[in-house]
Amino acid sequence: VWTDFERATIKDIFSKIDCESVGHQALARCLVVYPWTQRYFGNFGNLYNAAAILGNPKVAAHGLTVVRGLETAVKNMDNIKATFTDLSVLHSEKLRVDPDNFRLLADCLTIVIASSLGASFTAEVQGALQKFMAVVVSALGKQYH
Ligand code: ZNH
Repeated sequence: VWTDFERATIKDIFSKIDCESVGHQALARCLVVYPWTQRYFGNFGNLYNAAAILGNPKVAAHGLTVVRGLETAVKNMDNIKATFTDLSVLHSEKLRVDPDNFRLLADCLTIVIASSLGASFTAEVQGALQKFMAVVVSALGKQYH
């Protein structure tokens, strides 16, 4: 259940951020900070070091795909679990992504959004975003068994 403040804040964040840049930077950070996440992107080519990861156009493109996925969740805030059922099945059964990694990418997204919003990223705004990310992470992990 979302408060009016949380709803308004989440919508506001996603209307303000540059989705392409946030997605690119967050996925690149995840691949640098948690290098074992690179194993899922074997077809992405050069992920040799931080500069190569940031300069890899497939990382940029996939980062945007992830943020577009989050935007779908924003549009369906009361129904995130159902909205992500297929995506959860995909990550579990086809991609076989360890669900612990969802939390790690969510943290990288939070950090990049924080630095992009600057002073307007108050503690209350962080609280709303963390709650949203926790619901997304839980929804993505739902179809694992
Ligand atoms: Zn993921 C894919 C989202 C996390 C890995 N993804 C994907 C997509 C989306 C997403 C939307 C597309 C799908 C289709 O196509 O249908 N993710 C997402 C989100 C998140 C995620 C929202 C959180 C936040 N992922 C993740 C992680 C990982 C991953 C953490 C690892 C580490 N994904 C992935 C892969 C893929 C995907 C590998 C596939 C790619 C390609 O293109 O191949």
